[in-house]
Amino acid sequence: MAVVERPGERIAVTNPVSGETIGEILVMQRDEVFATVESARAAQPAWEARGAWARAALLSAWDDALWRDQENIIRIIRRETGKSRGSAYVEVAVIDATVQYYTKHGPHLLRPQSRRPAFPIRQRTRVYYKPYGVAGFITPWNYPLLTGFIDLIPALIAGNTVVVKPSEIAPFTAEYAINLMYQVGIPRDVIQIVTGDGRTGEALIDSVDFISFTGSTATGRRVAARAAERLIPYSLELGGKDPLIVLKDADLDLAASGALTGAMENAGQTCVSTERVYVEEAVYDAFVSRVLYHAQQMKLGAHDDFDTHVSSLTNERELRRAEDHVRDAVEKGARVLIGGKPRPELGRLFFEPTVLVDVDHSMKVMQEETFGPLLPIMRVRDAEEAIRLANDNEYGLSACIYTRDLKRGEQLATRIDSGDVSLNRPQMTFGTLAVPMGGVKNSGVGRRNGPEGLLRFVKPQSIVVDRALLAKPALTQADPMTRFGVNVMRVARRWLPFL
Ligand code: TXE
Repeated sequence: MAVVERPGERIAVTNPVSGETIGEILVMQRDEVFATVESARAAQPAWEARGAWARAALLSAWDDALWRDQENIIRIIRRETGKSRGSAYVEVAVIDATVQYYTKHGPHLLRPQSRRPAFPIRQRTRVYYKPYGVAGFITPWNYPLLTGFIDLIPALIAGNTVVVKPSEIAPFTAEYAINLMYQVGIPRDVIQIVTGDGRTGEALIDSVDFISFTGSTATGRRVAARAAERLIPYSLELGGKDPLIVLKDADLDLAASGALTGAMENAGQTCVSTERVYVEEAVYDAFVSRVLYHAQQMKLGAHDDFDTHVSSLTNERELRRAEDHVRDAVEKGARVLIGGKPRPELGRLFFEPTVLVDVDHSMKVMQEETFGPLLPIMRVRDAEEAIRLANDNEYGLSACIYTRDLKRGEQLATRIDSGDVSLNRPQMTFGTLAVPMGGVKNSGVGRRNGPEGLLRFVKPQSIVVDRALLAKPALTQADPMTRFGVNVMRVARRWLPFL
């Protein structure tokens, strides 16, 4: 990194598997962050003036470069997170889908929209979508490419310039991907990186015009309070404790393998990780035995192939929390069906894919975000109890239901208090770019993806044009002509709903 040549406080970045230091970042000070944001602000009008199609074309070129370069990017992601090849590939695939969606639909969504005027014929109204200016992004370490870029792509298409503060734990992926942006012709001041920790993040909130944050709920609260001081808009994608419900008519093999995939993707360090499973009594034993069968097939290690299902955790904190949640559950009566221990001989932060049964809601593993490779399974009387327990949590990010009765499944889904629900496959809103994704309750504010994910980065401006037809000078809003018009429209709108 160029910045490490400069004097100042540094943070070392570690390869979680080997434990070796792979580089260091500078903790950028407040004045440097402010100067970076100022240069982004100066570059914004020219970026906006290019038009949405030209911006989309540049992002498409970046996406092609990223796709061609995926071996390198996967290597960089894995080096700083320790994740499996499969999980790193998911990051590239989702970013590709994001760019494809927004480069195709973004320019259409940004076109000025005609809306219903107060007085038809005489007036015309349009809503223009204008970028905020400089959008800041504070991003986490679990998916340094995916969560690092999924939000900033629509921000750029909308005409904002961007400053990103990647997590100090995994900062090099963002740096590499941004360099690829420069190589395809995106101007340097249009997207910039600031390195550092929470202090750098705070300076970014204090200087940008919009802040997007992905990370823990505790930090998200602090980000929101700081943004509120400046009255700048924000969006927050925070933690989750996603439930998965298995109904008695489900395909149990599909449900068992799906629950494991949902829980073990990126060793459980996923915001939409399957963190608790509720199974109808009638199929509980059969489901648990299918889970055991599939869990025995899971491969753990740091191998460079797509057949390794679970790799290293990224931080020691995640390892300690997984241990603590297993210990707490066992003390309160749970049984470890498989796994349950760290595997130091594979690497310092490996933890076995773990399935817990006989769990209940008194246990941390059913209440708090684990962010590790744990799958607790709980027996429930029926679908009603499953829905009640699914909603009995402070989080509401994503959820999943397994059933063959798709109509009933969809009806039950609407009763879960979460930003999204998928049927018969977990985590499906990631990669389904047309639908909004985000949390309710302590899981966040705002939505990424879909039209909502783009329009959060613009400030709508309404323009009302009065053609002044038959208008006479008046010194009050309630002049005779207006009163006549109000009466006419009152009756007309009752009988002509299109007006
Ligand atoms: O997150 P933080 P951490 C959960 C997961 C994990 C826990 C903590 O449970 O164990 O959060 O992870 C920056 N003002 N998730 O410590 O602290 C920080 O530098 C402004 C869920 O990594 O939230 C980093 O860039 N910024 C999650 C980013 O915020 C601040 C993904 C995230 O850090 C700041 C990751 C401050 N005061 C963890 N303090 C998900 N939703 O997927 C820190 N930062």
